[in-house]
Amino acid sequence: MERSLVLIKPDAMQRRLAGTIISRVEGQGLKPVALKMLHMGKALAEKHYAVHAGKPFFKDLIDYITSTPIVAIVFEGEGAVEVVRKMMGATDPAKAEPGTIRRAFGLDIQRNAVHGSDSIESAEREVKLFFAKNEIFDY
Ligand code: IDP
Ligand code: MG
Repeated sequence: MERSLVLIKPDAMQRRLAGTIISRVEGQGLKPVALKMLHMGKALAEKHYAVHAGKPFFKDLIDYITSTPIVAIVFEGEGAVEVVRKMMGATDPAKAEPGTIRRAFGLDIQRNAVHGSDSIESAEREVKLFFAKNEIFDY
């Protein structure tokens, strides 16, 4: 079954939005099969966002994503990647469609509340960065 890695980012954690965001995704029928709270270190952050290394916003992004603990969730379901990306909306909350998570809760292009894998291949790579096999449940 298809999976997506979702992160509740620091700006959402600070505003006590983790439950609200998780609830929205569950409400679309996706099933949480792994979930943890962690404080990402620089090494994990740089691996997770490796595709952006060298971009002008990279250092700020690493500082931001490591600034508070976050919640990481693996959601499973048919078309999980696309379902989550649609629910999140555009990277910049100001450009995200009404009704999306980023439009509702994002603050700016960096502090946009949530991460969701952008492809099935990214999801497989990202899930492995955050979870061991025995932390992912089948139910
Ligand atoms: P995505 O999260 O919608 O897939 P990406 O382009 O993959 O967006 O960027 C990863 C993250 O980096 C974004 O979610 C956001 O937090 C941050 N980011 C992206 N573009 C910018 C920018 O132009 N300025 C500051 N931060 C950015
Ligand atoms: Mg991306």
